Amino acid sequence: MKKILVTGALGQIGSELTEKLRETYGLDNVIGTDIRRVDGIEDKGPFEVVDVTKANQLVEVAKKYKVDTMMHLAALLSAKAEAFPKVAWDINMGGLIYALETARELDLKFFTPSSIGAFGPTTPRDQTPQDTLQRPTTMYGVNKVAGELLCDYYYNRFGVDTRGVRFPGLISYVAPPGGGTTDYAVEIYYEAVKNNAYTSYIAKGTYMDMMYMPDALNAIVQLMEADSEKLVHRNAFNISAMSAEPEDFANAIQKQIPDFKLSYNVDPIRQKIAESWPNSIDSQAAKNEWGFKAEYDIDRMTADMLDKIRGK
Ligand code: AKB
Repeated sequence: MKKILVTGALGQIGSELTEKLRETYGLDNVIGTDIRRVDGIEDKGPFEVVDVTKANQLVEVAKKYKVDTMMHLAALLSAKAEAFPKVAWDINMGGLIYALETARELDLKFFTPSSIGAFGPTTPRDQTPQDTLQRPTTMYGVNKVAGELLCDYYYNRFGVDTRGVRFPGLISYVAPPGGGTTDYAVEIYYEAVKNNAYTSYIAKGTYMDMMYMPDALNAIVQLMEADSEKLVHRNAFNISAMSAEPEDFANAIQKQIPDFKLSYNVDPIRQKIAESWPNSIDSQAAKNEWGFKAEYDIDRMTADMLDKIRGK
């Protein structure tokens, strides 16, 4: 990777990934793109406004900067996609096919994330295997499974070097997530610092996989740098750092803020989505094929999250 184009560069993953890539590969070698711009964004490095659902916009920017790699992150998350299924299809699938076409035409290395949302209620719930039944019941899940298959197709049919992971809920203190089912695991930290209390929209006892953002960013770079010959799966590697439910976050927070209180006001829509996802996934294929390893468990992540939010 020498010159990298990132879509969704202002999003939860994109804003931190763009910064990390610029530190690693050089400021001018990472081109951020998003559907909107924010004041002063060009001061941090090259940036272009791109609507991924419009044919040609991506390919033109990729040609202009002569990129060799694309990291396609622009997408709607699960709860938003459930509220606006047609818009989700247009952005998540329309954007992906234009991004893959750009990679095919310009011979780019390609990364795009799938998600634990690619699994459904009939998938084995615990230690979900890498290769298993995938019949998701959400629009987001349908998009993610189709996206996994599409990336495999572009590799097998056209030789595009596509790679990807199934991300769990990602937790970070930099850019807020928007419209996800796992967002509660970010909100809980902000509310703990602000109010010593949080009301969870996800019910007690609902386990989902989670990961701290630094581990997620390392995983992306590591997978993209991995020897192509060693990759059996290429796309949609299961990766997770922890399987947790709201009480686990509360217990970890109480080690730092003893009077923290957790209560519940369950949102039936997001709860239904969460219940259709695994409790925990098996990351063994990612460990074997490219050495995936998460550094943060829930306690280490909690200490860092609270420190960083307090310092904001
Ligand atoms: C969401 O909740 O939609 C995302 C995801 C797990 O893909 N964080």
